[in-house]
Amino acid sequence: MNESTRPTLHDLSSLGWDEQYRTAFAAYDHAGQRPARVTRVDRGACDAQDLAGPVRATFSGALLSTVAEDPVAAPCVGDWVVLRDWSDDRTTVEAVLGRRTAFVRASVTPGASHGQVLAANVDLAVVTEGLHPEPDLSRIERFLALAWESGATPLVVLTKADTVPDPAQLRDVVAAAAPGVDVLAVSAATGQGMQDLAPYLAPGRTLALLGPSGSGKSTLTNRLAGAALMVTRELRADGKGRHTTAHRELVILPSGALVMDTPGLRSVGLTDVAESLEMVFADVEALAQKCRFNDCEHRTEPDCAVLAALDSGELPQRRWQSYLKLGREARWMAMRHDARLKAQERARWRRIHQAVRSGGRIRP
Ligand SMILES: Nc1nc2c(ncn2[C@@H]2O[C@H](COP(=O)(O)OP(=O)(O)OP(=O)(O)O)[C@@H](O)[C@H]2O)c(=O)[nH]1
Ligand SMILES: [Mg+2]
Ligand SMILES: [Zn+2]
Repeated sequence: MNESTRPTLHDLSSLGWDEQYRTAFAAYDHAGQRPARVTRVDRGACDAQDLAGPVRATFSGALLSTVAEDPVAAPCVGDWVVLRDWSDDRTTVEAVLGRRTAFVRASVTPGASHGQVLAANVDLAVVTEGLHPEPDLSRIERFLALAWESGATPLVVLTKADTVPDPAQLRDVVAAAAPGVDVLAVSAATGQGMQDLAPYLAPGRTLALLGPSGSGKSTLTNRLAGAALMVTRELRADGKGRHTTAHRELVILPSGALVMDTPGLRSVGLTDVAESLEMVFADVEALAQKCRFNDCEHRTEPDCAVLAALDSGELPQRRWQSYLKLGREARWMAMRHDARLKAQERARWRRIHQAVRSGGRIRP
C-alpha cells in the first residue's frame, strides 16, 4: 500500500483489537512481546501489522512444533498473534490468540485429519457473486453455509450491476435464496450501489470476500480502497481459467474497515455445517416444522408442508434439491470425520498398550 492511501492508525482498535483479545494477550504480556494482526501468510512466515506499521515475522520453533501436531494452529490471515523482537533484528510469531471466527475449508487431501483455516476473526463474511453471467443460486447457498459456519455475519454482494438492465430484480431473486441475509447489488466499475456498502464498513470491522474466481473480489477491494492494491483479471470476465489472486491479504480501507481479499474458491467443501444449513435453509426448516408428522421425510406423507409448498411453487424445486444435496454432503463429511476420529483413537490405544507392554513411557 503506498503512503498516500494508508490510513492513520490511532490505536489497536483500528485493527479490530478489543477487550476479548486484550484478555487473551494478558498471558503473553511480557517485555519484548506485543500483539499484531496478520495481513498475509507465506510458508513459515507472515506479514503482520501493528501501530508502528507492517512487520515481517517468522514462526518460532515452539509454534512450528505446535503446527506440526495441529495444522489448524498455524497463523492465518486475520489472526492476532504475539510477536517477539530479537537482538539480531528478527521478529518471531510466538503464539496465535484464540480465534473469534474462522473459515475452515474441509481438507481435500485423503487421510488428512484437519481442515484448512482460510481466514480468522472476520466479522462480516461477504459472499460475492457476479450478476453476469446469471448468479448461481446453489453456489451462493454453498458459500453461505461456509459463511454461517465461520461464526461471522453473512452478507451477499452481487457484483457487476452495470452489466444487467435490472439488478434490483435479480437481487430479489437471490434474496429469496438467502433468508436472514442482506443482499446488495453493486458495480465496482461504475460505483452504482456502492453507497449501500457504507454501513458495513465501520472502523475496525473486518470483512472477508468469499466467492468464485472472477466474481470481482479484487476489483471490489480496489474500489473500496481507492487504489489498485490487488491485481485483477484484465481480459475476460467469464469466470473461467486461472485464478488471478493467489494469496489472501488483509487491506485497511480509508473508512477504517479491514477487508480480506481471497483467491476464488473453486470448490467449497463443507465440514461441520449441520447447524449452518439450518440457517441457510431457514425457510425450508420452518416449513418442515409444519408437517403433520415430526419424522416426516417429505416423500409421500399426508399433510406434508414441504410437498405442499413444492406443489404451490412457494418452495422452488431447485432450492429443495439444493437443501437435500448439501444435507447429504454434510452428513457424509460428518461420517468421514467420525471414522477418522475413531481411527486416531484406536492408534492412540495401540501406542499405549505397546508402551505398557515394553514398560516404557506413555506418550498420549
Ligand atoms: N463490468 C464489470 N466488470 C467487473 C466488475 N467487477 C469486476 N469486473 C471484472 O470481472 C473480472 C474479474 O474480476 P476480479 O476482481 O479479478 O475477480 P476476483 O473475484 O478477484 O477473481 P480471483 O482473484 O480469480 O478469485 C475482471 O475482468 C473485472 O474487470 C464490475 O463491477 N463491472
Ligand atoms: Mg482476485
Ligand atoms: Zn413433510
